[in-house]
Formats: sequence, structure tokens, C-alpha cells
Amino acid sequence: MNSTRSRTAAPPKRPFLMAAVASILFCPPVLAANQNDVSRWIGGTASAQPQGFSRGDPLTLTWSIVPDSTTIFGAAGEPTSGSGLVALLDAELGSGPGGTDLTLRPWFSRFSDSFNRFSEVAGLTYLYEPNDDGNTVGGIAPVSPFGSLGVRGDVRIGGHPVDGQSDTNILAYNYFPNNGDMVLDTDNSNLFGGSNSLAFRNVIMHELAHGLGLRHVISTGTGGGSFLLEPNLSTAFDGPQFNDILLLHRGYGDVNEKSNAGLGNDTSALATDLGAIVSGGTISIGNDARDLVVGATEVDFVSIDDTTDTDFFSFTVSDAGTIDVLVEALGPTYNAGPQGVQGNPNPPQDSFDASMRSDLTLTIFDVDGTTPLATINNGGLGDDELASAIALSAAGTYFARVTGVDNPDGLQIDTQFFGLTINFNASLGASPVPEPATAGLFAIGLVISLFARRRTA
Ligand SMILES: [Ca+2]
Ligand SMILES: [Ca+2]
Ligand SMILES: [Ca+2]
Ligand SMILES: [Ca+2]
Repeated sequence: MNSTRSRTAAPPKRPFLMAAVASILFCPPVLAANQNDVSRWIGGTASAQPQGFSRGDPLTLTWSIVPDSTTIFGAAGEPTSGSGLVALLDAELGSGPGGTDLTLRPWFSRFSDSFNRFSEVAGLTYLYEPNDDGNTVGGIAPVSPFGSLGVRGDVRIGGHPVDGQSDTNILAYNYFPNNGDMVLDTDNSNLFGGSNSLAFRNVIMHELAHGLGLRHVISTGTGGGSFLLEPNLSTAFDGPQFNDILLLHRGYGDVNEKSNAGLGNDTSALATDLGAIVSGGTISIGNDARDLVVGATEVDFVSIDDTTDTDFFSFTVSDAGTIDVLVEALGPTYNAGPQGVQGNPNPPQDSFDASMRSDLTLTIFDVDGTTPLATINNGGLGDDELASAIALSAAGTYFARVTGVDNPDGLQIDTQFFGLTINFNASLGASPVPEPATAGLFAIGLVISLFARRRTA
């Protein structure tokens, strides 16, 4: 139904990055179709990045809306002209109290909700920059400068006429890192001015993903999914879907990689705290990565973004006892491939098994965070790892560490979602529960349910 609506991403505008990005932009045909890897931000941000700019490192970006009349270069073949985005949205959706504080506009939340959604599911932090000095958006030369705190955002949003509302209908386009600027087609007033915030937000979030270095993915036919990064607008879902979040983690890690003021969770001292587990109790995370469809409120995704990632988790018990810890390699199988380059047909899609991207290892550490109590790597790619009946000698805070080794196949997306489930049973006599027989039966039931969640692949 929306087949005439296409969205394209324009080439980067910074000449000194052209060479670095050209191999990705103009990649030669490949025999084994594969999704394009994420070409993430490697510098130029207004905010400092505590872990740097390597794959899987978290990223903080600022965003601003350019003032109307800001020059926007015509990167999709349209005339260069001044931005009219604020005027369009004010006319269509209302201007509230007006003025220069755009956060008071009734349409502001369509942008902020979109940025915040990305911050919920990956190692990304988006901050609104209220200032924008109106420097030119886009173009090869002159280029607009990088983001700067108090001056302009890293991701700058404007809009001007591109190609009307029909025929070759571009809704918006976006620059890849290290630029990220977004241009909406103000000709599409029926979309950006319409009451359907979902369509609006899905366009914004699709473009945001381009601004993070994600390219279009084609996923059709048997086993095909419905992803935000497919070239045509869909309102069948709200925001990033399984494959989209996988790629966000590939570039910027999971949400825990931005914890501890951006230092992540790669050591026991920085472990992600899962809290207390009572005797007979269970704690589990990562469970939203079990299927393709992602609801708008799902946020429970953790991953090993590649071989260099380590994920530490801590948990606290109030007695001596035993734990069972299960790590599951999660993810469905679906078709995915790249879009054809510059009008060429789409290459054939591969069947992509998202549970086979990294061979996971589980290690349990004592309260010092350094003495291993158990290291489990019995299975290979796609297999779960179970640390069973590990004795904890006293009350305290213990640690579980998940690491992985990339799948050595030719596919580049070696990011593995996982689930981590910990079940604790206090030693008989150590627990204040007055009837240990009852507690024991309860514990058996929990162990059975734990096993029932294991994959059979
Ligand atoms: Ca258009
Ligand atoms: Ca991680
Ligand atoms: Ca980590
Ligand atoms: Ca393994």
C-alpha cells in the first residue's frame, strides 16, 4: 500500500570521511548476501564519550531542530532552500504558546518520544539541545560543523520541499555518521502534519537509525520480518523491531553499556545489579529478545555485542545455599539481506539465525568478584550454558559473567542476545523458613521451570 513511499539516506557530507565510508556506500556485489554492518559514529560528538568510539561502545548524542530559514542543501536532487519545518508543524498541529522554546510545542513529543525510545533499547543517550545556530544543513562543501554544546546538536533536524507527495516519494532522508542530520520532506504535509503520530514517529525513528550508521535491510518472503529499517514506511509496528535493535547493539551495545556514567558493566566493580534473590526465588533478564515482534514498551534486551564485550551481573543472597544459573542464546531465524546498491535489484536474502552469532560462556564469581566458582562452556553456537547447583558459602553479593566468541562465518553481525536466569535455594537449616520440606518442594518446581525454558536447538 505504501510501496511508492521510499526513504533514502544521503551520502555523508564531510569530505575527510568520504574515503572511510565509500567502501560501505558503494560496496561491490557479494555472492553470499549479508546485512550491511553498522558504520557507527567514530568521533565528532558534542559530548565526551567515556569509552571512546569503538564498536559496542555507548554513545551520547545531542539533537536540535534548526530554526526556519536555515539553508538545507538539496542532497536528494531537490533545490537547496530554507527550512520550513517549524512553520509546517505549527500550522498543522498547533504552536501552543509559541515562542522559541520548542519543547512547549504540541508536536515536540513526536520527536522526543522517538529519541527516547532509542535510548530505552540500546547503549544510546539522546539529549535535546535547545540551541541551534542555523548553520547550513548538509552538502559536500561548505559543510556544517559538528555538534557543540549550547550551540547546535549533533543530530540537526530540518525540513524543506523534496519531491512532493506522490511518484518517487521520499518522505525524509538522513546523513550517516559522523553527521546524522535529518531532512524531512515538508511536501508531505499530510504525513508530518497528520494526526497519526505513529507514522510520523516511525519515519523519525527510521531516519534516526540511518544517523547511527544503519542501512536499509530487506526481509521478505517465508521467514521475513517487518523491520523499521526496511525501505518503505510501515505502521504495522511501533519503533525498532528485533533486527533493528540487534544492529543498534552491534554498534552501541545494550543499555547496560551506558551504565556507571558511561563506563559500562565489563568488570565486577561495574556489574549490573540484579538485586536480592530470596530462597526459592528467581531473577531473569533479557527476555524480550525471544521473538521478532517488539512492542512499544519492551525494553528487556541484553547482548554480547562482540568478542570484546564482557557483561557482569551481581546478585545478593541472604543465606548460604546453591544457585542454578542459565544463560540462553536468544533470537529467532528470519530472512534478511541488503538493499540493491543505487537502483540495482536487491541481492538474495540469507536465512539469519540470530541465536547463532556468538558462542557464549558463563562464569560465576565469589563475593570478591575475582575468584571463579564455576566456568561453564559446554555448548557451542546457539547452545545454552547451565551452571547447576553452585554452592554459595555465605550470604553476600556474587557475580555472573557472560562472554562470547564471534561466529567465524562470513556474516559480520556477531552480536548475541541472551537471557540470564538465576535461581537460588538457601541451605536447609540456614533459612529462617520454618518448614524446610515445603521450601524444598518449591525449589524443585522452580528448577523444572528453569529447564523448560532451555532451547532445544
Ligand atoms: Ca515526498
Ligand atoms: Ca553487553
Ligand atoms: Ca558489557
Ligand atoms: Ca558456549
